[in-house]
Amino acid sequence: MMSSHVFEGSLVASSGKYAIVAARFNSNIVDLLLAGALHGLSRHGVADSDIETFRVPGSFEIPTIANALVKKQRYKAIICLGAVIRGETDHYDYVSSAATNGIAHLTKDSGIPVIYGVLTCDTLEQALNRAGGKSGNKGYEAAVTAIEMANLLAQIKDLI
Ligand code: INI
Repeated sequence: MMSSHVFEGSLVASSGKYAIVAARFNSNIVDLLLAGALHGLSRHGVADSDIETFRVPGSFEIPTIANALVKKQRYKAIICLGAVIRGETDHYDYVSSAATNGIAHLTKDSGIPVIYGVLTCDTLEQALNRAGGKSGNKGYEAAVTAIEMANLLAQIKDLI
């Protein structure tokens, strides 16, 4: 019997540049996500010279810069990192949904993976758990997801 063909992106990076867009707001958390993302890219074969990081004031600003980077057609994927913590803001819902919807819109329409590495948490403790604590490092996971998705999209582009 013929077996079906399953397409999956490899976790080993091929050559090409990766961009990271990282918020400075809650930088105690985001810097841990950024370190995780850099580690993840490096462990999966991306050269340091192929990583370009852009810092923005807060998560609300991430889609603006990610959109500008998409248009450059310079990157295999864009990794977005931020931390929105409910306890610290009245406009948690607005900031988190603007970042989430902006990134979701870009990743669907841009043709390259725009990876969602924005934590939306109720407390600082929850954010710390996801930034290298007991729930792992979501920045590292975002980096590996970027590589997998870039490789899967490359396979689809090569289909005839
Ligand atoms: N930005 C964040 O990334 N996380 C937050 O928790 C946050 N809070 O708490 O307000 C936050 N606000 C700033 C926002 O992203 C914009 O930088 C600001 O509103 C200017 O547009």
